[in-house]
Amino acid sequence: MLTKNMEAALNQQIRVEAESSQVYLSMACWAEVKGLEGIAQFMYKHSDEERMHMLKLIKYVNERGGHAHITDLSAPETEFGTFQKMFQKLYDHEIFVSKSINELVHVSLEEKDYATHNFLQWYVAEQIEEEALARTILDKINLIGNDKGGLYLFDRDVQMITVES
Ligand code: OFO
Repeated sequence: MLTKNMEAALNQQIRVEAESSQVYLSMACWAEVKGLEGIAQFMYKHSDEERMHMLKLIKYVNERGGHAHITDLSAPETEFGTFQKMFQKLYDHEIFVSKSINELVHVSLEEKDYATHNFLQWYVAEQIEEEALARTILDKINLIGNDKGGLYLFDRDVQMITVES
């Protein structure tokens, strides 16, 4: 059985994951209308992964005697300037999510909820992968610089990159 504090903190994370999904969906749309098909596919997939992160939390909360709340969400940005800036935003967003997961782990220890602590380790590992992936992509983008041929290859290859989840 979840404590009220734990339930509230998990519900907050459900919202964070839902908003993450919307952020990447918005990035997918931006890339798609710019003709960056590979980047768009990458972002659509990433958006689906965030929805899966959200659903995993929802199921957990409901199974442990809590009630997962589906709330309204903040609207994501719709313009991202350049694809370089967009991937920087993705990286910054994942850092924000990692902090949020760390806070959640902290609450689970305060509440002495070791089942939830154990459950959250999946998210801790996932964030290590997501941050590493975002950094790898930023490194590739730096290598390309303003080279058009490089962008063409990046757009073609980035859709093959996924986080195992
Ligand atoms: Fe991108 O890992 Fe969930 O939010």
